[in-house]
Amino acid sequence: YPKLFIFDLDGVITDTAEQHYVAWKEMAQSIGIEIDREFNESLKGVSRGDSLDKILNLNHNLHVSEEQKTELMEKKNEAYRELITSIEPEDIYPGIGELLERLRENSIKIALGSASKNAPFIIKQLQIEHHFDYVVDPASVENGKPAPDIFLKAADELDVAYEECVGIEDAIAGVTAINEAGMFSVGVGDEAQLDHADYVVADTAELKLEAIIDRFDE
Ligand code: B16
Ligand code: MG
Repeated sequence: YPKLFIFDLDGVITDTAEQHYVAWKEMAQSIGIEIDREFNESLKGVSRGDSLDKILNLNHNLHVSEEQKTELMEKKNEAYRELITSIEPEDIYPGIGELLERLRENSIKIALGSASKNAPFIIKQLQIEHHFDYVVDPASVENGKPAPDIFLKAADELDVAYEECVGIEDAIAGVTAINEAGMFSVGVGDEAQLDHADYVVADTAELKLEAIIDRFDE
């Protein structure tokens, strides 16, 4: 029986992928690089620094110093922060509020394992911060997803064995991170893309506690 559920944020609890995309696109354009939605898929779940590297890799003729990289990341984050100021409880994906409540009722702990440094602000805006026993600060771990560090940190802090944890992710890199952590992975999205997950649902509305526990106990 699981003791801890670790949630990803962007793509699982709410959809901030669009705002990330708009902000990265604007930043990329400022240095003459065009990105599209398909490319944006490869940025999902990936940290700010690694995302910038992926964008810069699209033009090997550009030489960007570490200082300029920091500036570019700040610029992107400012634009992103501007875009997320209006996030509200109505933006929570279907089924998530119910799942959080069911977990509480069953005394299962809840953690947030997002790669986003803006996660504390977002869960506050969504008015769900009181549900979380622990929120991982991605700056406190060495490696981002697909490395398992963020998920391991949540379990360590709450003193739960890795095999008693469930991780929920929408990104390919995120599911890999959960598996690497030795936890039960639940993928939300396209079954073909997330076929490395232990259990996949197409939509957050299908995230039912009983179904997840049944699979977990198998
Ligand atoms: P920030 P998640 C990830 O959130 C996003 O999917 C990814 O697009 C973003 O670059 C990353 O957080 C870092 O976000 O720039 O706000 O620190 O899916 O791990 O909840
Ligand atoms: Mg995600």
